[in-house]
Amino acid sequence: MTRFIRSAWAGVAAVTLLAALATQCTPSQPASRRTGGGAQSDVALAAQKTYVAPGDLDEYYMFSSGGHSGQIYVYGIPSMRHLATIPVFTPYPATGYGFDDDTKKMLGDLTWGDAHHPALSETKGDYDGRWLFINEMNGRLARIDLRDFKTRQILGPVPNLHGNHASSFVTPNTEYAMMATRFSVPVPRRPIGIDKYATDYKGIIAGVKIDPQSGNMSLAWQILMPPFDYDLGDAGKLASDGWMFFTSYNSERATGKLEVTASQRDRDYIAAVDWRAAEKAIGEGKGDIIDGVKVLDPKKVPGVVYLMPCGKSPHGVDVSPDGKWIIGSGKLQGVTTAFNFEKIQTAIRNKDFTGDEDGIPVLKYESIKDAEVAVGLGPLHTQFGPDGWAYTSLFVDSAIAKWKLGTWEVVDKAPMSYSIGHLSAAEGDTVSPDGNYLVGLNKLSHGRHLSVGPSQPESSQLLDISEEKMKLLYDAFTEPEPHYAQIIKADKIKTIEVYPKEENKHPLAVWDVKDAGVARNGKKVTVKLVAVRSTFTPSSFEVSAGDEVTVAITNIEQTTDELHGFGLLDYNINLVIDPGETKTVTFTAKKSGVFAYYCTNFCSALHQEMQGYMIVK
Ligand code: K7E
Ligand code: CUA
Repeated sequence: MTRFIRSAWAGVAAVTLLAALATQCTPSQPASRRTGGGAQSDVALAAQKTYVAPGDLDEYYMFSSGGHSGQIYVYGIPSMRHLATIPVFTPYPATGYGFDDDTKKMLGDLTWGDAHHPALSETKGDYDGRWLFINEMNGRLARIDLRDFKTRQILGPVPNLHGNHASSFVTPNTEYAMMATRFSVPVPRRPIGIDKYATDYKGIIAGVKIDPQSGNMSLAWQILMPPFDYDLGDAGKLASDGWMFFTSYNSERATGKLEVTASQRDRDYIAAVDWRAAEKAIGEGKGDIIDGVKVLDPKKVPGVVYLMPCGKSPHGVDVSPDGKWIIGSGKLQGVTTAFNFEKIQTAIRNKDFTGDEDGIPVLKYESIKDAEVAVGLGPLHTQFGPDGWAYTSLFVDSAIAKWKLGTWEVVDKAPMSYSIGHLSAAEGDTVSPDGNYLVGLNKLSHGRHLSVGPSQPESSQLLDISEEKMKLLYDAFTEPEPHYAQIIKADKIKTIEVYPKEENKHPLAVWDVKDAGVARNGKKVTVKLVAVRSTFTPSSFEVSAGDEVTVAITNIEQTTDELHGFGLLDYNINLVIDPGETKTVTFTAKKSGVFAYYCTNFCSALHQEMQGYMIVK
């Protein structure tokens, strides 16, 4: 833990300061409110545990989904400082994302996305710090490179699948990321009346292949499923390696007010997919091509998918670190069910089925479950610690339950403010969870922060889970809308500080001001610009109205943190170019006149002088 150097001095200072603050509270803000009900010594202890002194670094990164902001927020743990925003599905002027040619093309027509589940790449079931994947409801999946924290690929929208929620969970060696339909639709897509929902609408489960060297994602296969709403997923690991699990609700195949119509049956299902069998079947040509995708129909290809009955309207499904148990629960229940993977395999071998749904065998609940654990009301998601500890979020109880795999005893509960959804433990869904920290990602905050009007800031709560009892340490502001997050040891991520000149293969890169300038080819104009402290070369260029202009800017700095921006007024153009990077933007010079461009990113004492003019004749 060399990166986490905490000076003893700073710790003592924080304790003294916080103890002083706690005694100074005005009656309108009693100490109990500040401490979440704890005593002063607890406050001091919590302060010390979260205090990362100036110049010191956090122990973990947390990657938190930004929901319908379409972004990922990066936090340091235990400070809970917001370190960075990674724009993924939404333009972000701060980094120029969505303004240059490459990122604009990656976003396509969609400048909005609803991101839910980040998934760090894994090697042998442990986070390896290479890539981060995240799903989005408009049928897309993105890959972020953790060398530079930038979105490098967006796959989709993929055909057939609508509302990609049960995603992006990866398999233990990042062979696949998962995708599944939340909203069943006719497959192939065509307008069919809602009265035909139960028979003519279909769900889709998909495997996205990930190239082990480049991380490149490609859609490998889909499985045609009954029209349920597929909700969450997780990959099997160790004992259950080779399998994927997806929860689903609305096994009633109902439409209308699902709140009522989809809650008739006592049980819904978890779909268990043998992804190696799916891979094999596709290899043997058993898929039908629908809208360009190889789709397996379980009626024609048995042995690929099974249904496990589960408490009604389940949400999360989580595989234990050893892969032996699959934890899933109905979200209105007071218990969560631990399914035994070995028993699932035995039931499949013995054909211990109670029936089928569109040709998919339904396993017998009693034969595959090990325990119903009385965690409390509204269980949603489960994360893990070392030594068999499990932590389940309880939406209705607004709490986290700590319990033990195998003995099934519930040993502790921590209240959350308020209405927790997901939770994330340090490396808490790998084969070797760390314990130490747990973050509750709350859906509502009920006045945990200063009021800013009707939209109350959401909160994430950091808990210390290193001891027997969970302890609340910190409340952090969270951008809407929090869903899942993952926490990785900081030293697993190896970032670069500049893009090395030798690696810049951009065809329009210029590294010498002598090579900068304007080239014309008919109505197409290419402007090669060099940006270096504190000048653009050229500092002015001329084009004609109606020209298609490509401006390529190379930031030739090789110095850490020396970014330059390129803001072109009135043309809605805003790029940020990192040291060693080349970016292009292409536009039609529609408006004639004189337009200034300038560096938007503070770079030197003469940053203000870093400017130029585009003259459109
Ligand atoms: Cu993963 Cu918020 Cu999309 Cu649960 S969801 S709470
Ligand atoms: Cu370059 Cu500011």
